[in-house]
Amino acid sequence: MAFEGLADRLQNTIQKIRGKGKINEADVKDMMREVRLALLEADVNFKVVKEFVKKVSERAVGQEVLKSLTPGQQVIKVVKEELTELMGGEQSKIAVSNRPPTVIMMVGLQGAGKTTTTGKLANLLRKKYNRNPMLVAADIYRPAAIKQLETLGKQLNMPVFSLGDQVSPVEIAKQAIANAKEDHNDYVLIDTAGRLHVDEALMDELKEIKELSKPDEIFLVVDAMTGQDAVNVAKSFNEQLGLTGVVLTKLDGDTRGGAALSIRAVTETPIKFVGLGEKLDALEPFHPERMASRILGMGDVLTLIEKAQANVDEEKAKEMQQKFRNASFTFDDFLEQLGQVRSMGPLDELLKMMPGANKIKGLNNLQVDEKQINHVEAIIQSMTKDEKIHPETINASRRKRIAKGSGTTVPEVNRLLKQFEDMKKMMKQMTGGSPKGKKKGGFKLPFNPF
Ligand SMILES: Nc1nc2c(ncn2[C@@H]2O[C@H](COP(=O)(O)OP(=O)(O)O)[C@@H](O)[C@H]2O)c(=O)[nH]1
Ligand SMILES: [Mg+2]
Repeated sequence: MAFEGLADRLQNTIQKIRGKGKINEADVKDMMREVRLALLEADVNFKVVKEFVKKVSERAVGQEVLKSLTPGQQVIKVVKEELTELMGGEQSKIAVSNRPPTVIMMVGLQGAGKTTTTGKLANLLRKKYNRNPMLVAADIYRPAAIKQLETLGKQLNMPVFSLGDQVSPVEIAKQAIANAKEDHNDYVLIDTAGRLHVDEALMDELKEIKELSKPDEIFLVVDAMTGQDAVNVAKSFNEQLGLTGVVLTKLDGDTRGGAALSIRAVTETPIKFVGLGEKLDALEPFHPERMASRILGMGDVLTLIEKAQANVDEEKAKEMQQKFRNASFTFDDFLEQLGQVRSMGPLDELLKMMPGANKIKGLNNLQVDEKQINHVEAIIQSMTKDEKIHPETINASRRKRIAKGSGTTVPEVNRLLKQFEDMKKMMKQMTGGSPKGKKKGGFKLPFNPF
């Protein structure tokens, strides 16, 4: 995950100041020295660091006094606000043309992730925004690139417009747009060619495509792992083409986060999406404030909730809630919940979005023990139908049998049974206890049993 080192250092710094009832200029200075180092170490552009530190220092010293916060908390608030501002402040949304199709040009260096991101973006546009995109293969220099996009199109079951590699990219773009109009595709995503370095021939070709296709968006796709190089690439593409947005890929492998923190300030171009993996669903809209929260260890509860909502069937959730209320929640339901939590993504990634998560020892370095969850599933699967509904009937000899059947141990079985019992008690309290309980809508998230 991105920002690990930075998050750690900033959080340690913040920890020192958090509870302070009084803060003087020297405290702020000390803190800002550490913030500065943390940012530089994260490979944030040095001019950006300088500006950031200056702004925070000014505001932190001469700040407005809020009664509800301690001085330490107020400084943290300022850091968070400025961090958010640094990354663009508000979320920058994708354009929608009032004369469809909306045309988006994907540009960037070779290997940055243009083709993959074109597929991911199309997927997101359909899933999240209910759109009907068309993909355009305009990288004619590598025959494999056309194939790659066509494969993605097949996986997504979406149209890919291609004229092979003997027609100019400009002509391809032109015909693609005409085609999209006819077929009522409301978004056209043009996957263009990249080079190893920014070069004139490439820029000329991209400018020509731009002239002719009048794109609503020109997205630069850059590899976050290249750090300040990514920032320089963004700068020159922006000068030549006038970008409307940046998609930062491979943030899953970028532990420093320097590009994410500098790009907006250096190029004045907002980050619109971030790529977090190779799979087609590993693209997320970029939210500066949520990212700032994550960096400062305040968690990203909103993203967590959105993930949950995207994965949880509303009806099912209501049904579960009902079951909690009248205490008819069984181990079968528990298994189902477990499956839902799992479908949201790798558990360790989810846990990192919880507030204070990286204060949990080892979470940053260790994978959450998926094996343990497999054990839980195995134990439940080794119960009889009746035992799943009436766990109170599971006596000592049955526990032994279940442990054996699931390849686990009796203490593990005991622990699960105890947890399940406790959980049911808690559920009952939280949901008001009876079917007539007044509390409503207590459960937005699927229950996380861990
Ligand atoms: N881990 C990770 N890999 C990515 C991401 N985006 C793209 N890639 C990988 O980067 C490589 C190059 O991607 P590609 O789309 O072909 O780049 P292009 O040359 O710019 O079109 C491929 O192996 C992709 O799977 C991402 O967000 N995370
Ligand atoms: Mg490509």
